[in-house]
Amino acid sequence: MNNNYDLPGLARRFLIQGDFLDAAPYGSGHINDTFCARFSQGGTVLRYILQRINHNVFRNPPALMENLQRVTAHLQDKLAGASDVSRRRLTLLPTRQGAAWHRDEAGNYWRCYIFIEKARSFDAIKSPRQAFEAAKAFGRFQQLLSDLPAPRLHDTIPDFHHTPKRFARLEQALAEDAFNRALSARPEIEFALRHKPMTSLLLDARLPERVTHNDTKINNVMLDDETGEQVCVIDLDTVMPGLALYDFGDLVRTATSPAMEDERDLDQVRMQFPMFEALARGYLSTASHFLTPAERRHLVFSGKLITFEIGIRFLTDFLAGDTYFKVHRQGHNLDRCRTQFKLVQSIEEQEEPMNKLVEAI
Ligand code: ADP
Ligand code: GN1
Ligand code: MG
Repeated sequence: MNNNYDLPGLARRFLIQGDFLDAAPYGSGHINDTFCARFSQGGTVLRYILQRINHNVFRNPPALMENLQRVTAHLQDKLAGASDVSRRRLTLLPTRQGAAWHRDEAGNYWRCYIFIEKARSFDAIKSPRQAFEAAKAFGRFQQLLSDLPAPRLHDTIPDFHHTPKRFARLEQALAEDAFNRALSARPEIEFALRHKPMTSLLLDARLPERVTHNDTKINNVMLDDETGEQVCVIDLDTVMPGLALYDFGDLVRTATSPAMEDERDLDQVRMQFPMFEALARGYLSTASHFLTPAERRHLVFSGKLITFEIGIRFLTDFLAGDTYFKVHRQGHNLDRCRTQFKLVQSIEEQEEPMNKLVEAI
């Protein structure tokens, strides 16, 4: 991450009372540059999230911020009166001029959120309870946004979960092999090519379009430090029209394996049935009344597909020279691809009992 930003100056652009103390990189997201800024307000230290939007990934930040303002305002309305409401949805802090974001001299877009205290997000799942809570949070998130007034939200990244188009991009990167890396990824490329036929199955199922989160990895939900209950869904940049199953699928991808996404010991990577059961029960506890039978039937498949999809995105980025996801070591994207494909395999081995379980809930 470029740390040469004038963080004190940037933080002061936003409507924050008190004296700036410090700001430091925060979290482990792959896309934006996130900082935690601390201010002293009459002796009390308060924290804020200051974030640079990655405009190489999100090509139209004003449209993204318009989505974000509509979504956070709607959540605020829907949650009015709920207990502990200020921690239950993201709150944008405006700039001193009243805008939702600040554009710096270099053309970067910055925004600021109130820090959600006494809660945290996890990079890897630790217990079925956490899986249940995370899935419940995302089901509830979809439910709360099901009556978002028109117009349709902007597509902040067009075709974000269009798996066949993702596959076409992999084929292109493979044909170009601009960094001569294909040789070192032979087994992964073969795995990807073998699985091509499944890429269109979810789109072919003609499922209803909804407002969905689209990036429901486990570290995009915050759980309460004391009770372990779900508190807030975060990282709303990809909230846009999508399929409910993109969200459930990404939960299966990130919350059923005990290993980190970039684990090199593939023996650690596996689909743990009790975690899947907790996810299915948690998600259905908030989403079952709006899901159609066809959506329910594809729950397990969505886990396999989204895991495969993110796997081919990591592989594509590896072949194309690591320009999209932040990398911290050589071969990082290939390591990530390997964990995804291992997980796909593990899901395939357990698909039948997984489907039986969903039918029984
Ligand atoms: P990215 O798109 O790069 O993943 P996120 O919006 O997910 O960025 O933020 C990165 C991390 O910062 C999150 O995983 C979470 O730990 C932390 N974070 C983000 N927003 C907040 C918030 N409002 N309060 C507390 N922590 C937050
Ligand atoms: C990115 O922003 P973050 O780290 O929550 C990516 C997701 C991937 C994920 C893989 C906008 O999510 O699509 O599934 O990495 N976000 C974007 O870990 O591309
Ligand atoms: Mg994130």
